[in-house]
Amino acid sequence: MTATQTHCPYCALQCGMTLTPEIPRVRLEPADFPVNRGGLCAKGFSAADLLDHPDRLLTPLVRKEPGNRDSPLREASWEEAYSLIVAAIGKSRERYGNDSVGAFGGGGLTNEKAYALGKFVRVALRSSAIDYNGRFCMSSAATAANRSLGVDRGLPFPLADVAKARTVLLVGANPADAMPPSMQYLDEGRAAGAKHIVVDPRRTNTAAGAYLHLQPSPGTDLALANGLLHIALKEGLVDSAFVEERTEGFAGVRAAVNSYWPERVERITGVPEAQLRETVRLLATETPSMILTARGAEQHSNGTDTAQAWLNLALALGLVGRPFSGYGTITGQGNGQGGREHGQKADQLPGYRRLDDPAARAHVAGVWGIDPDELPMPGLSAYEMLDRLGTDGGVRVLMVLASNIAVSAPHSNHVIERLRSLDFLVVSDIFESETAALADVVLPTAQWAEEEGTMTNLEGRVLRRRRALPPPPMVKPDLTVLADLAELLGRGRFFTDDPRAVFDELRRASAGGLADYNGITWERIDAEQGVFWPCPSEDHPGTPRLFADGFPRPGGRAKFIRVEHRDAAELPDTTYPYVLTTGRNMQHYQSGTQTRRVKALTVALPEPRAEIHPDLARRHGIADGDLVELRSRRGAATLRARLSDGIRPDTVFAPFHWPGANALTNPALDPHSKMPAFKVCAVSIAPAAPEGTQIR
Ligand SMILES: Nc1nc2c(c(=O)[nH]1)N[C@H]1C(S)=C(S)[C@@H](COP(=O)(O)OP(=O)(O)OC[C@H]3O[C@@H](n4cnc5c(=O)[nH]c(N)nc54)[C@H](O)[C@@H]3O)O[C@H]1N2
Ligand SMILES: Nc1nc2c(c(=O)[nH]1)N[C@H]1C(S)=C(S)[C@@H](COP(=O)(O)OP(=O)(O)OC[C@H]3O[C@@H](n4cnc5c(=O)[nH]c(N)nc54)[C@H](O)[C@@H]3O)O[C@H]1N2
Ligand code: SF4
Ligand SMILES: [Mo]
Repeated sequence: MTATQTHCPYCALQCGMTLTPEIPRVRLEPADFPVNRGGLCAKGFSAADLLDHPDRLLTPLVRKEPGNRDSPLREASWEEAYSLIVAAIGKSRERYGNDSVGAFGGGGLTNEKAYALGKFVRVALRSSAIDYNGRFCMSSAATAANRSLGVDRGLPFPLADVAKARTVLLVGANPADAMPPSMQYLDEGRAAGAKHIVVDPRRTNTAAGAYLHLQPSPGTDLALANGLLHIALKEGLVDSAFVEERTEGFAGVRAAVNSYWPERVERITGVPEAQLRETVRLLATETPSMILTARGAEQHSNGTDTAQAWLNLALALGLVGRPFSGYGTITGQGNGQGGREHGQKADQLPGYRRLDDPAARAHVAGVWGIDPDELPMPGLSAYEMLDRLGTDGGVRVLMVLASNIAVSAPHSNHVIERLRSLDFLVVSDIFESETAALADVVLPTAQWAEEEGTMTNLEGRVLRRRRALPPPPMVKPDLTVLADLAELLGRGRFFTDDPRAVFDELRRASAGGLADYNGITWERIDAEQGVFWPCPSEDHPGTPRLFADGFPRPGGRAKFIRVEHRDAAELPDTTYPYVLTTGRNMQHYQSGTQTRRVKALTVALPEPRAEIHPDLARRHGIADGDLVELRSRRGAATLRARLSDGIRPDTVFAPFHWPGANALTNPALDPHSKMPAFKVCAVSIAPAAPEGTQIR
């Protein structure tokens, strides 16, 4: 029995695990990897249940009546599925041009698949229409880091550094539920006397264990951060030497925060002045200290500016680039980091290069063996693309790999209507997700334990996903599908489905870019338990910590950017008097395609629960466990109520792991990153008839 060391299929922690072949299929055990150190959460522990799940897609599916997506799906051969796809692509390109065919990718794809998908769209389809679900995840924080620090690597230090910080401020982050094994580092720090401060409208499991819990109204974090910087300036806590020597642009920020006096910030956010003062004093004096943001701070129509406000604070206090200190954003999806580096973003080429940069185009075109002029220019961001599906100038034939947008995109009723209006939809998945159920052709894909590839975790550590067993006989990995389709489109010579060959090509394509993987090899990953990018050559040690010597910006300085509070795109009014915010439960993952099929997890949490304060519930005659109808300007959803005095009385929380939450959410986009406002919309609440969870 040979054991295979690999990593969890779910989140960006990428916990190490060991798979050993065993009847009926495989035994899964936690591994002593530097990130999880023997820990796994309930999702990771039960991940192998999906390998031989009875719902697993085992053959391609096509419609019984071609062209009629209301007719049932039936099993088909790969030849038949491919010929339908290629015919649809050909027809659309002929009638509407190359940009009428596009793809939507995912941050769960390996580096190789994300890279191959970006290349497939640009080289095989010759289209600009590609983006991915990372746009919905942390694109705002990535945009802020790029413009301010010159590079976006979620954590610019190893996760273990968190244990060494004396103060940690977690803004809109709930790692106790989202990444339970990461809590060992916070616990270790606390045991050594560290103080943790959590900023969250709910008293989450993370907040419950913290020294201080700030409970702002959703969507007001920017004012909070500016208010903290205002106090830091007034109390002489700013690190002037750091600001002077290592940054630029502070004068504008100083002028901006001048008007964020504590009483005003308390009025906007609801956070008492005493808590504001204590927070900033701890950050400035109980050092080393860190500011970490996650989706609660970032998924807003002002998400980039909000992340920037926290970055401004970290820079002003001189935290960035010092040991066990700094600013980081906690990456979410399994390959959320690598997935945003290698070209499945609308504006991007591998190595975190810009598609509109002539030097980048020349380099990547050289590696790909094409003329740079053949490369399209940047296309539309995720929601903008989805919003225009099936319209004049929009995408008419869409391929979706590794995302369940019918559940996870904002304003989902509209997105579903747009998906239905497509001429042709192809979905590659492990299961018949809600998005796959709308497709003309569904392609069955290999799972994590059945394929080789690399993943880049939340620390920027490049890891190997290793194959423990073969996929079922009729199931093809995404790399094979892309290479096969490229061949049928006459561009096969540019593609291979060998993961190692794709990785080696990715290394060359990334060489000299910000996310430089050139020196990373499978052998080094094996020997060093992962390698941190940038790693420009095989004799380079990799870069666990960024910014010690400078910032990859002109002049080497980090840049302050002036940002101002703006109200959320939608505020409560008399018809929709409460704020809905959305997020995660510990037991389920994302749109739920995978975890809603794991028995242990559905027993632990069978259905979505709307968290409501008892005072708010009482006002509407709602008891714990009652069905309630939430309604927004865009739709309605019926969920069971969970009363909790840990949430603000003006705020309701709903998880998005089931269809429902996104029927309500607002697709207002952040202008800089195109991040939707998942964390704030206005809703009404009323008791519902007891007929089960429904969406309308
Ligand atoms: N169990 C589980 N774990 C996961 C995932 C999963 O689906 N399930 N997904 C993975 C992925 S892709 C991601 S991106 C990460 C996400 O990890 P997190 O960002 O930690 O998760 P969320 O629940 O989306 O949001 C965190 C918190 O933000 C709070 N919040 C809401 N609005 C605001 C606000 O305006 N301001 C502030 N300060 N806080 C606010 C919410 O109450 C919530 O507790 O988790 C990863 N891990
Ligand atoms: N309301 C609200 N909505 C949100 C959020 C929120 O906080 N609130 N968070 C947003 C965030 S942070 C994220 S990351 C998105 C995530 O939302 P989605 O993009 O929908 O993410 P998943 O549910 O992980 O979807 C991945 C799909 O791909 C399949 N899959 C897994 N691995 C592979 C593979 O290798 N190949 C292929 N072809 N398929 C695979 C899975 O079975 C699953 O159906 O949701 C966003 N939506
Ligand atoms: S924390 Fe994330 S990577 Fe670790 S076991 Fe859980 S889901 Fe998997
Ligand atoms: Mo995410």
